[in-house]
Amino acid sequence: MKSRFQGIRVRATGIATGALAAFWGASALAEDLIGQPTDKAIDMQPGVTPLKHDAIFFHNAILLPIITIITLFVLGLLLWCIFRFNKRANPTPARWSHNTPLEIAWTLVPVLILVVIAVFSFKLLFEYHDMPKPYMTVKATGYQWYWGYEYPDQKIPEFISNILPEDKANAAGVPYRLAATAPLVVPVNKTVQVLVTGADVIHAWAVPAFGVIMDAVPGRVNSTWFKVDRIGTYYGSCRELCGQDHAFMPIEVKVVSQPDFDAWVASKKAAKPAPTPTTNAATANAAGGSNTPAAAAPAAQPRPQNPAAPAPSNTPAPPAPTTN
Ligand SMILES: [Cu+2]
Repeated sequence: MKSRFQGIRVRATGIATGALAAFWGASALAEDLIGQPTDKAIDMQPGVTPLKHDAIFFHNAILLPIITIITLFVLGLLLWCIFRFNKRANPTPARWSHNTPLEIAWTLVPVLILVVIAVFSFKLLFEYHDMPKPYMTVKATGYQWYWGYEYPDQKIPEFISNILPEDKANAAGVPYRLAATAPLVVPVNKTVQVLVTGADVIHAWAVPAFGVIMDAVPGRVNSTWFKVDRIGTYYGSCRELCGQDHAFMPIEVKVVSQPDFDAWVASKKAAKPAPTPTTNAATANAAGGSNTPAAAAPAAQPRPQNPAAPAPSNTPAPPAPTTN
């Protein structure tokens, strides 16, 4: 019986969540920010890739109605039992047990529901897997605690994308902890393959507006892809607990027009190749060639909560200051 009650509790939570989602979703939809979280919003970030559009459809049009109907149905059954069959209303309980048609029904119906979910789920899964022929490939490497981006097709060596310090983020009017010193720049409406790996521990490269999340595992190259349908700046973050500055290694992707992308590539190639990134100074060199305001700012100063160098493993970490 215990598991039955646990199931009921989970479903009741589902009702509350569904109602809240419907309420907030309707009210927050109009003002949702694109590419970053919206304060007080509860639904998923608006999508800008086919994968995310379909993931939102799967969630909102398939899963949410099924969850809501099941939740209301179970709640109705529960209330019916509580009021119709309590000791006062039903002093002499029936003695029979087992009802074969009912048992077949409550076995088959959930199976059919799961089959329906599986059909749409696999469709989405295959879509993630079946990448169209990519226009270009970028390599994203997770470090403790920043990202490195490399463009093998454009022959752009790896540059470091660190967190933009709070004062600079505020000055530039960009969200702190989401903005980076040197964003990943990609062209709009082009399939971009992302090869994701980790240099030290497991990280994860995730951009919610793209519907993309991929583990960055040392010694292994994972692959994902996206095709963004509108120009803009999109933010993400590391999604695998990777150490003390896990929350300070944001992902910033600038999606630009093809001419802007070509110009950016040219400017990147004209810039002096960055030396092996071992200090914060490397960040400055790597970021120097970018034409974005964020990266055009001077070097990120050494920040105690996000040393840009892979620290020796047994170096005592400085305490992270409270930032909120
Ligand atoms: Cu990480």
